[in-house]
Amino acid sequence: MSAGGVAAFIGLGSNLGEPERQLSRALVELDGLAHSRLTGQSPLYGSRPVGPPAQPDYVNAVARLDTSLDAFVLLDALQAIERSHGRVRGERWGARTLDLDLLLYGDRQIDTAVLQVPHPQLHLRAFVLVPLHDLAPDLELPGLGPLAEYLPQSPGRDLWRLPQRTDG
Ligand code: A4P
Ligand code: MG
Repeated sequence: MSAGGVAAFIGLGSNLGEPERQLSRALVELDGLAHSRLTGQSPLYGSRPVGPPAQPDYVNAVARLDTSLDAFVLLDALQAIERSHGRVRGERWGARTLDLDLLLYGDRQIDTAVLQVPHPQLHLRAFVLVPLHDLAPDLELPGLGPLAEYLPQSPGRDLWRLPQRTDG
């Protein structure tokens, strides 16, 4: 990454349309964003849905992107990637082909109608906290404190590591 880049963390989630493929495509697309480079990706996790229960299990992961895009421009780019995966906005917290959440943008705190960073649910969700910790165990959450303090004691039943893909 060129000088002036910010470390942004992106949460990826999918529970429709071959979720693992949605995520691996999305990682390639994140790496392809202008003024940005993918510098880390967590293992893939399976997770039980948070929200309406009548939906398939999710696949979740977290990616680190070094970027010099402005946070709002990055959010637009994430939404464009979601749309290119056929994402149709429906029920809140309902099933989706691809969800990309801007979890963290350096040490910035942003609170506007269209963008809140850190993501407001970040510290409450095992499917975000655990893969984020895999990537950055010593992370400080702006306004919240050390990530490690929010890690669930026993994510077991609701979150599980998926076997690593070997077919690229
Ligand atoms: N928005 C504000 N801040 C952000 C941010 N930091 N990152 C706004 C991304 N978007 C942000 O999001 C609604 C609006 O949030 C956007 O237009 C943007 O301006 P959305 O993606 O259209 O709607 P949504 O995803 O249905 O709602 P929401 O509240 O973002 O849901 P979440 O938090 O994304 O949760 N269960 C499991 N196991 N795994 C999951 O991945 N995901 C969800 C969705 C629910 N349950 C899940 C999972
Ligand atoms: Mg979302």
